[in-house]
Amino acid sequence: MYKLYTHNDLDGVGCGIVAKLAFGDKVEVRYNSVMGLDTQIERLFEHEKKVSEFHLFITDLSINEENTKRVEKLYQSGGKVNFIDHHKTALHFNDYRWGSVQVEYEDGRLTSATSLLYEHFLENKWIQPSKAVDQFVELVRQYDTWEWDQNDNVKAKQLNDLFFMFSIDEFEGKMLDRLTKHKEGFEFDEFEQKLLSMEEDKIERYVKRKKRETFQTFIDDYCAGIVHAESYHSELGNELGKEYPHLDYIAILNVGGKKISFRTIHDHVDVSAVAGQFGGGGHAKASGCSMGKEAFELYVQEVYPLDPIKQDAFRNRYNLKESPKGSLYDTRQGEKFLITPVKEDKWGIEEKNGKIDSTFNSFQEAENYLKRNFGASLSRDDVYVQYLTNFYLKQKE
Ligand SMILES: [Mn+2]
Repeated sequence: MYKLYTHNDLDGVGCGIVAKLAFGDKVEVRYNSVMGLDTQIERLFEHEKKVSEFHLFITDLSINEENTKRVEKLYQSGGKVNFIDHHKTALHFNDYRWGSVQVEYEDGRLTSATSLLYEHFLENKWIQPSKAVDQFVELVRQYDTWEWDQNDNVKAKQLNDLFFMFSIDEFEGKMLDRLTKHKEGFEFDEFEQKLLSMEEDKIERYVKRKKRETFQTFIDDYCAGIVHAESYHSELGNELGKEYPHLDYIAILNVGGKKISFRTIHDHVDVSAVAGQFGGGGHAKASGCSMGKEAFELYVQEVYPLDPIKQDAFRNRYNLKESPKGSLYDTRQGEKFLITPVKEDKWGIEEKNGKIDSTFNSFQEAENYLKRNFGASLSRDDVYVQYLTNFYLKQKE
């Protein structure tokens, strides 16, 4: 008999699916939240005699000190245990004979719990490899490591979308059925494809609306984008990050759940450190914390009176970015700025009272400066035409 304790996200459930493919009904799988695992493991050890009767696997989640001691004791007395994970924060489990934590492969690709468990089973010849399972495991790995985003592997993201549309039991059942029946390759069925395209449309509309509800403010040294949203955090983090590249990171607030998610698309920001200030954690590009009093004041209370970010005009024919004649920006208060090229690939900014003192190495840098410090956005064509008319009239005076 086998027992697997694993995470309740796609990577964790991927482990469950791989285990059931390998051991069929000889394995009992428990899906746990980050917070829930230790209680479950503790409960398991309450019946300590039975623990030595099966092979215990723990994947994709860490256990606390007490449970580590329990597992070590079990291992020392001849029990079979494997702890398999890919999180940096779990590397100390490699000090134990039963721990195996690997963050990346030799070629630099990041690992996932599902890919590590699958490879462990393959080495032990506990699972029959197939092209379909290879592909499924790779999709899970690409999603979990966010590699799909760089590779534009939409299928990996769709697998995760599907995961959230079904209950874990349903998803697991569907995948097991498919992977045992169709070994030649992993595909979505027609019904799933329809669901996915409907979901895509829905997310697109949701993100579009949230772009208009994003606020910005400086918190410590970072210019943060702030938005209230209960769902689609990954999509929002990504899309808002790309829409507003002048923001260092995006904070997604769920006041009801008293939680904040942090996302960034930039390499110069580590959002796990941002979350860490409020007792949370995570990865450099995605992290989270609970919303305590201090975080509530900073991210909700102080931002509430502000207007949302003024979006760039998007139907312009004349006032375009990186125009050699200059690109006009304005603020909600009517302040105007013109970004113009100055010599040797440098860009400068003109304002009413003359030039802003610094020059910029790229148009984007100049725009970032305006957006971060003044909340300016690309003016509409009619504002631009009026600006040029005034300029022309002034010259004639
Ligand atoms: Mn994982």
